[in-house]
Formats: sequence, C-alpha cells, structure tokens
Amino acid sequence: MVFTIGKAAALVALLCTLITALPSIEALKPRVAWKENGLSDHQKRQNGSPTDGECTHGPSSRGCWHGDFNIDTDMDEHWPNTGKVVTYHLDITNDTMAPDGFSRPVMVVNGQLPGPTIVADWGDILEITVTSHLTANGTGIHWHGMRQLGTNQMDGVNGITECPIAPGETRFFRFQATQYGTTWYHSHYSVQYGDGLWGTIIINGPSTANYDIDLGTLPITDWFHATSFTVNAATLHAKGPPTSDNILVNGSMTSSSGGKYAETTLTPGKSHLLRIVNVGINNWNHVGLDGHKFTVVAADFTPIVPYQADSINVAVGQRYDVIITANSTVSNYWLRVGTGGRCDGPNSNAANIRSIFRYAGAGSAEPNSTAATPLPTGCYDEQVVPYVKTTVPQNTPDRLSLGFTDTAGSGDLVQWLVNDVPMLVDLGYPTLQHVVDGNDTFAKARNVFKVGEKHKWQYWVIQQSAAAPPVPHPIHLHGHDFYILDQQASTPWSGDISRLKTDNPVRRDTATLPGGGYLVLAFESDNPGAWLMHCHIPFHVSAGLGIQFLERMDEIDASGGMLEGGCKSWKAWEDDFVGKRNGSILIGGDSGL
Ligand SMILES: *[C@@H]1O[C@H](CO)[C@@H](O)[C@H](O)[C@H]1NC(C)=O
Ligand SMILES: *[C@@H]1O[C@H](CO)[C@@H](O)[C@H](O)[C@H]1NC(C)=O
Ligand SMILES: *[C@@H]1O[C@H](CO)[C@@H](O)[C@H](O)[C@H]1NC(C)=O
Ligand SMILES: *[C@@H]1O[C@H](CO)[C@@H](O)[C@H](O)[C@H]1NC(C)=O
Ligand SMILES: *[C@@H]1O[C@H](CO)[C@@H](O)[C@H](O)[C@H]1NC(C)=O
Ligand SMILES: *[C@@H]1O[C@H](CO)[C@@H](O)[C@H](O)[C@H]1NC(C)=O
Ligand SMILES: *[C@@H]1O[C@H](CO)[C@@H](O)[C@H](O)[C@H]1NC(C)=O
Ligand SMILES: [Cu+2]
Repeated sequence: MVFTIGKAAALVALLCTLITALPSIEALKPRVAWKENGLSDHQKRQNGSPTDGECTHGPSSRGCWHGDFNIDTDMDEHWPNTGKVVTYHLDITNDTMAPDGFSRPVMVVNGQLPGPTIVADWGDILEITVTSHLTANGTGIHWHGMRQLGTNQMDGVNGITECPIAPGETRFFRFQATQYGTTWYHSHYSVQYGDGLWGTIIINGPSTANYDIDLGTLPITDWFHATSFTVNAATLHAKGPPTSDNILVNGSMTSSSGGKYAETTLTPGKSHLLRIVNVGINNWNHVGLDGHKFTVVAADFTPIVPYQADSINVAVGQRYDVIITANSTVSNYWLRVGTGGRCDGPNSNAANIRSIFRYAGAGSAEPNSTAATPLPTGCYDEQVVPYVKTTVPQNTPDRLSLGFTDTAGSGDLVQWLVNDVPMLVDLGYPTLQHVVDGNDTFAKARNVFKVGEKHKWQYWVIQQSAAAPPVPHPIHLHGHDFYILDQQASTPWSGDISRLKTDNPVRRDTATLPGGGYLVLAFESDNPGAWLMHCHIPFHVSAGLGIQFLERMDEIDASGGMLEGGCKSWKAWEDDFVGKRNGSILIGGDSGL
C-alpha cells in the first residue's frame, strides 16, 4: 500500500494542539433554511429511504446510512460525528513518468499518477501528513470542495491560508468530512497540479439510487508534454489558449509515443457506481460509454434527483457520480471523452480519447463497439435538481466584473482582472497571517472582499466585460457550496431579480461562467474564513482570475502555530533560493495560485 495508516503516533503532541484549536462546529451551524425532500414516496421506498422507519445501507437501500442519517439529511446542517480518524501520508516528489507513452518531468504524490485515493466515511476526521521532497518549488495541498467548517487554516491555499510548504518540510492537516460524495485534492502552488500533483477523494455516504458495486473514481485531465510552468510562462504572453497534447483517463492514454488505454471491469448483470472527476487544466470533458446509459446521482457533493443520460459534460473541478448497469451483451466497450470544442481551447488528441470497459468474461480484445450518437460539444453545466430542496430568498447581487488585458505597457502580458484588479498573493504573508496580526489593511492586488454579516445570504453576479474574450470559465468557491441563481451566455445581467431561480436552485462548488455572459450565485455566510473564489483553469487563475472573501474576520481561528512555523521555513527557503527576502519566486504576472 502506498500510504500508511496510524503513522501519526510521533505527531500526537502537535495534533493535540490542532485539536484544541478547532472551534466548536456546533457554534457555527447556520440558521435553518427551508429544505425538503425532492422525491416521491415511491422513489423513497425504492431507495430504502427511511420514510418507512429504520433501514440499513446496502445494495438495495443506498438511501440509508446510519441511525438518523440518510439521503434525506441536509448535510449543510447535520452530519454524523463518527469519532473515527482516517490517516494518510502524502509524499510529494519530482519524478519522470510517461502516462501516455511520452516521457516528461512530473510532480506526483506517493510516486504515482494519479496520487492515492483518500477514502473515508461521512463524518470521519481526516488527518493527513504532507511532506515535500521537491527541491526547487514550494507546494501545498488543497482539499477541493471540502467545506472546512470552522477549519479555514486546513484549506491548503498558499498566500491565503498558509505559506507554501518549503522543500523538505512537513505539514499536518486535520478536518472533518461533513459532506459525502466524490472530490479530489491538488496543489494550489501556481500551475503545479497540472504536472500531476493531484489525487481523488471518496467520502462514503448514501445515494439517491441503488447500485451493487462502487467502481471508485475515474479522474480525467488534459495533459501537456511540456511542464505546466513552461506552458504557463508562454501562455502569460500568448494570444490564445495553449494546445494540450492529450487527455489522461485514470492516469493513462495512448499517443504516438505509445501508452495504453485505462481499463475498468464491469460485472455482468450488476449496477456500478462510477465517480467521474475532471481534474484537468483547460478542457470541459464530455463523457459517454458505448452501449450504456448513465443514471446520474450526484453533482459535486450534492445528491441529485436521478436522471438518465447518454453522456455528461464535466467542467474542470466538477464531479458527477453515475450508475452504469451492465445489462448489454457481454463484450468490451469504449468509454469516450470529448472536449468542449471551440469554447475550451484545443486538444491535439481530442478526437481519440478513450478507455476500455470490459465485462468480466469478455476477453482481452480491444472493443469493437460504436457510439449510438456522437458526443455533444460545448462548455456548459448539466441541468440537475438537488435532492434536498432549498429556497434562497430573492435579492440583488453585487457585481464582480471580469476583465482582461494583453496590451502594451505590460509587454503583452496576459492578465485576467476582477473589478479591474488581477489577483496576486503574497506567498510569505498570507491572509490568515493578517488575521493573526489583526492587520486588516490589504494590498489592492489581494482582491479581498470582506463579508461581515453572520448567517446572511451573499449574492454575487460575475459578469464578463466587453474587454474579456468570450470564453467560459469554471468558477470554484472554497469553504462553501454556492447556489446558482442565473447563468447565461453572451448577454449582460439585466438586473431583473425576478429572473433568479430561487426555488431549489442547483447547489455545488464549481459552475460554468458562460462565454460573454454572467453567473449569479449565492452562499450563506456561515463559515468564518479567508475563502478563495477563482477560475479553475490554472492558466487563468495564475493570470489573475480570482478574489477572496474574508468572511467574519474577527471570528476566524488561525491559532495552533502551523501558520507561523510554515511561514518561517518558507521565508528561509525562499530567501536562500531567490537570494532576497522580499523578492518573489513567481514570474511576472503569475498570481501564485
Ligand atoms: C525536479 O528535478 C529536476 C531535475 O533534477 C530539476 O531541474 C527541477 O528543478 C526539480 N523541480 C523541483 C520543483 O524540485
Ligand atoms: C517550479 O519548479 C520548476 C522546475 O521544476 C521551475 O521551472 C519553476 O520556475 C518553479 N516555479 C516556482 C514558482 O517555484
Ligand atoms: C483506476 O486505476 C486504478 C489504478 O490502476 C485502479 O485501481 C482503479 O480501479 C481504476 N479505476 C477505474 C474506475 O477503473
Ligand atoms: C438496462 O439498464 C438500464 C438502467 O437501469 C435500463 O434503463 C434499461 O432498460 C436496461 N436494458 C435492458 C435491455 O434491460
Ligand atoms: C466484438 O467483440 C466481441 C468481444 O470481443 C466479440 O464477441 C464479437 O464477435 C465482436 N464483434 C464483431 C462484429 O467483431
Ligand atoms: C499590514 O499589511 C499591509 C499590506 O500587506 C502592510 O503593508 C503593513 O505593513 C501591515 N501592517 C502591519 C502592522 O503589519
Ligand atoms: C523589496 O520590495 C520593494 C517593493 O516591491 C522593492 O521596491 C525593493 O526593491 C525590494 N527589495 C529587494 C531587496 O528586492
Ligand atoms: Cu478561466
């Protein structure tokens, strides 16, 4: 096994400090929003949902979990406290690998690509030790989509919640899985995760439809043959998006240099849960399996009313859990992955991205299956209906204007701006250090938006300005799920709040801001912290496309000593490496995120 469980004995003293530093989650619970179950009684019975009394989680009762916790539970407000601690050790190394047959430098977790999958049950505590064996970069690990309720300093975002982890240093993370479903972790150190520094996360919990077998995660990423830092240095001065060379499905693909297709085995007659994750850096992924439909049951960490689809479209950072019933002829089938097309930048291998799904007993030949219909193109979000209903009050959003420059004066430097400012963090003086110091004066480039209200809905519209090329962006918020109240391409926000979808809007942590248009979102200020909101295309957030909400600053708990210790060793390393204390290791125009 690539990770070690229970290796933390030597760290007990430090962890105890962290444990006592955690604020009471109880104290942070939001007011009760009006929420109700979205399924018919018939569907509830099919799911084994406990409308009919106690039930036990199993293949024909996936709606159940334990005790009072089940698919009807609103995980924004309630979760089990299992008392169980799940321990992982992640070692970050600089290596050379050939996931599609082409050998190139990578940065990976525990010597593997994908990194190890972190698995826990809903309500467990995760204790994760991260050690950097890099020599020439800082690093860090962000746990994408994890709410971090009351644990902002565990968010793993350099320049915001911590200083980067310096070479040779170790950092400890401890937080509770208050949500369940599928997600991933990745470096937030500039464009570093594009070089392979990521893995997936499964938090076991109930489901809105039944299945027999959990196949685990299927991460998909676009892949360059040059390193991310090399591509980014060029992209910051280029007129258009970079062309990625390939797409990896579960860490593998073919290319003119060799490689192989990833393989997944299906058991004939059984239904299978597959957790599809776009861990990529540019492309929207359209995913379909020849001869089979998907029953889609979750979007990001949100259980949804199940629906059938021939394929799904996954933006960078998004996840869909789908069920595949192996009731076709026993054979081998292609899983096909297409890109957005014109909207998401080119991919050299776009027409030929596949993996193999074999029925057990079908033999080892390549599939000869065909797609019933070609995969769609485009960059958009699937229309889904959250299973646990929420009503968001109607209100007027504040405006965030997305701008763009690549003009003279900055040497053709490409920058994405929010309200005229391209974001830039100070790796050595993160936002949480401001909080610890009681310093609420922030440089303009930190793009800090203060949210002082307790348990109030916050409304924002992100509007693409005329200056911005009309391309879509996958917008991701840390520390919260947001509700999508409106989302339109090629048109300005009219200001008409009667347009807003307030009756059970989609709730998730990553959503598409359509090209030339706008995205209206809302979240409740129920989690004190410094929370990044950014485009999840690394080249775009590196070029400035981000802001941070500084939510209830006076209630943020950044004690425990992790921040100070981490910044001391980072500054010592950077000082030595760069040769000057206040200089930056970042190239001009790189935000550090
Ligand atoms: C990775 O290793 C290569 C080759 O030794 C070196 O040039 C590079 O600086 C290293 N990168 C990091 C981030 O440690
Ligand atoms: C990270 O390391 C790579 C070499 O592996 C180097 O090219 C790049 O400049 C470094 N970037 C930062 C921000 O440390
Ligand atoms: C992805 O690859 C890993 C490592 O080979 C394997 O254990 C896992 O089952 C694969 N996942 C799927 C869904 O095929
Ligand atoms: C196979 O399973 C799917 C999903 O449950 C169902 O919609 C379909 O009708 C089944 N097909 C056959 C041939 O039984
Ligand atoms: C397709 O592949 C399956 C499984 O290998 C095989 O049984 C079948 O004969 C093939 N069909 C054709 C038309 O080649
Ligand atoms: C507060 O932060 C600002 C911006 O980084 C900095 O210029 C200033 O020196 C800080 N003040 C104190 C008292 O540390
Ligand atoms: C430190 O930063 C300031 C402001 O960016 C700059 O003017 C000064 O030259 C820097 N000092 C060194 C030694 O790099
Ligand atoms: Cu973007």
